[in-house]
Formats: sequence, structure tokens, C-alpha cells
Amino acid sequence: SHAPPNATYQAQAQLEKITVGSANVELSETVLGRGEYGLVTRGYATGLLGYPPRTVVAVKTLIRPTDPKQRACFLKEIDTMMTIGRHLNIVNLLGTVVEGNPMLILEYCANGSLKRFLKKQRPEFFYNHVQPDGSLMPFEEAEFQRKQALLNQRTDNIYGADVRQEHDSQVLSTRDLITLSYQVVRGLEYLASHAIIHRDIAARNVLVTDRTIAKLSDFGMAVQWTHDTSVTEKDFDYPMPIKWMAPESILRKTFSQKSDVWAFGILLYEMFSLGGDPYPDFTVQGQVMEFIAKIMDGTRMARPIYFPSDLHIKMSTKCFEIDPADRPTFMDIRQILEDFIPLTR
Ligand code: ACK
Repeated sequence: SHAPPNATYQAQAQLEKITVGSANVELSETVLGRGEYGLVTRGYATGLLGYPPRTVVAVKTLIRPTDPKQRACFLKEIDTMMTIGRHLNIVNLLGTVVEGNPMLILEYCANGSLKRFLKKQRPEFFYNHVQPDGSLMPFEEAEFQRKQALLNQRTDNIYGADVRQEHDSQVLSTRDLITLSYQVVRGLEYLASHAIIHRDIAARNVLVTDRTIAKLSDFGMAVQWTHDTSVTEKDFDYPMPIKWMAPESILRKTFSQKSDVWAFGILLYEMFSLGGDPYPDFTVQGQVMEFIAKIMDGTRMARPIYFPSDLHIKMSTKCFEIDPADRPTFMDIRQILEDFIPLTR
């Protein structure tokens, strides 16, 4: 019963909660990925206000659109996306279909998930930006080497030794990892300012555009809090991202901006290990209590090699304070990053 490829659907072009016209969406045969209950397909939209006549989009649909539970979850996700509004570091909502086969039409992020993007960089990553003592090489020197590497790569291209897609030809450096982290923080700071808790912050849920802009996605677990400063979940009836979860979320099922901060700390490990798995030596399945006991005893992951040590001390360790009140806010984290690197934007 799920949406067949090459079919065209009538959709509402959305500007946040406001419908700004109608659009047509054609699904392609390219499945970009699948989640717990959703399927993401590449599509083409016509009639989107302010976009090219035929825009490449990502279309999220339900694998089983008739399942009432999945349908309810998905309609809630659509509603959350409408509430969030626009920000450079959030995957923008372009349109919706809310009847029949519900659809979420999102901007297309050519580089896929941050997790995949980082792993793809491993062979060419500019590791010599980190000096033997773990500190960052002076930026001028690092930038010089980076340009040199790009130049060499271009020469390779001229001689036909290595012809690549445009978005594959960039060499990522430690500086880029910091910039990407900064972009994720900007998105999270925006969410926090709108009282939205994401609850599933992880590299797999951040998307990267063709111009290497990081965007938060997957708002299926997101909630907005009203009066209280945290949200308590009665029961988990879906798989939880234990390794990204703050102790109070695992033990007491409470969520807040500060539990998102913990998850962001784990994301930093993923970032600076180029898509490495957190706590690689530990399997949580069936051992959640053993895992949380270790965390409460103070066990933390080792600093990944590409993580500048001063930044690690200033920020990452603080994200893993047991008491949520001791963790920095996203605004604090943004400030630390802004002080650390004179960003050229
Ligand atoms: O790393 P990926 O190929 O990129 O695997 C995930 C998968 O779908 C499940 O979420 C891809 N994906 C999701 N949303 C988008 C989007 N807006 N643009 C491009 N790829 C997407 C993602």
C-alpha cells in the first residue's frame, strides 16, 4: 500500500504552518533510506513558491500508511515540523500531504547523514591539523596545507588520475569538524529558544547539504514543553538510543534541553572520530543497567584523536555531568565555539 515510484501526488506547499499554494510531487525510484516507520525517497516538486520550477526534494512517507499508530506518530511529526519554522541549520519543511498517504516534503541534502558523510571522509581527512600534543595547528598553517592539498588534488584531476563528483572533491580538516559542530549547535540553540527538545540528537539524524551545511532532521521524537522545564515519558514503547541518552532519561525518563546537551556531547565524539560508534567496546542490548552503572561510576569515552584537547576539556566533558544543572546550555556551547575559532562566515 506504500507510495509507488513515478506516481505524482498533490501536495500543499508549506511555509511553516501556513499553506502557501499547491504543489505536485513526483516520487523517483531512488530510496534514500528507511527508518523505524518511515521511508525517504528522492522526489521532484513543481509549484513550490520561491524554488526552481522542478526542485529535487526528499519525500518521507510511511512504510505502512494504514497502520493507525504509525500514522498518528507521523502526523505528529508533520505537525512538529510545521511548528519549528525555518532555520539554516534545520532541514526545512517544503510541503505536506496530510490525507490519504501522508507525506513530508523536505529539502534535499545531497551528502546524506552526517554519520555517513564523516565516514566517507576517512581516507582523505586532514589529520595533520592536530599536533602531537593534541592541540590544533595554527589556522594560517592549517589553511595553507589545506589549500595545498586541494591544489594537488586538482592537478590529479587534470591528469585524469582521479575524477570525482564535485561534492566529493573537498578535503575535510579539523577546522571543518569544528564548523560542522558549530552549525549543529546553532540549530540546537534555535530549537531550545522555541522550547523544543529533539530527544534523538545523533550524527545519523543530522543531514549534510551539497554545500556542507549541517541540518538537524528527524523530529519524530521531538516534543515542545510548556510550563515545566522537563518532559516525563510514561513508558518507552519504541527502541531508545541508549548510548546517546542522559542518565536521568534512562533512569527517570525525563527529558530537557540538558538531555539534548548530553546527546550533543556524544555527537561530538562521533564528529571527531569521523563517524565512530560511541562506547565501541560496550553492547547495551540487554545490558542497559550495566551500562548506566558504568556511566554513574564516571566511565566516559576516551578523547578521539581529532578532538582538539583544549576544546574537549572546555566543552565535551561538561556535557557529561551527571547533574543536568551542571551541564552548559546550547548558548554556552555556542559561545565556547565562537571563542575557540574565529569563524569566517
Ligand atoms: O545517510 P543517508 O543516506 O541519508 O541515510 C539517511 C536515510 O535517508 C534515513 O533517514 C536519508 N535522508 C533522510 N532525509 C534526507 C534528505 N532530506 N535529503 C537527503 N537524504 C535524506 C539519510
